[in-house]
Amino acid sequence: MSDFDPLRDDDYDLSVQEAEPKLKKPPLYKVILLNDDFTPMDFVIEILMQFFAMPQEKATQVMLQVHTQGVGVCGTYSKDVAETKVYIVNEYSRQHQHPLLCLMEEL
Ligand code: TYC
Repeated sequence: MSDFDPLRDDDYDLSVQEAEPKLKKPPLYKVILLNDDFTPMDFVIEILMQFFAMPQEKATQVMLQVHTQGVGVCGTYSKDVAETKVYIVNEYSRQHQHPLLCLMEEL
């Protein structure tokens, strides 16, 4: 009788390749402020302290960075948190009739 048994898998003819890991880290977003000629400096400092939890000194530095360089980073967040910060800041500025603009940018 022959040794061949189709129900016995000896694995000799199989090569097994590991799957690539499918999970990527979710992207992060910078929330940024743009400079303009009308929004008062104190209002920008207030925003940075209130919505980005900066101490007054840090908020003043970031405001001056935006004022002199045209743009500055308020913080880095997940997509949902960045979207919420942008919405809250723009809405708060609009309610106070200031043209301050807050945006987000993928890192
Ligand atoms: N440039 C404004 C002024 O001179 C101050 C300012 C700073 C405005 C930062 C916007 O994101 C800003 N009053």
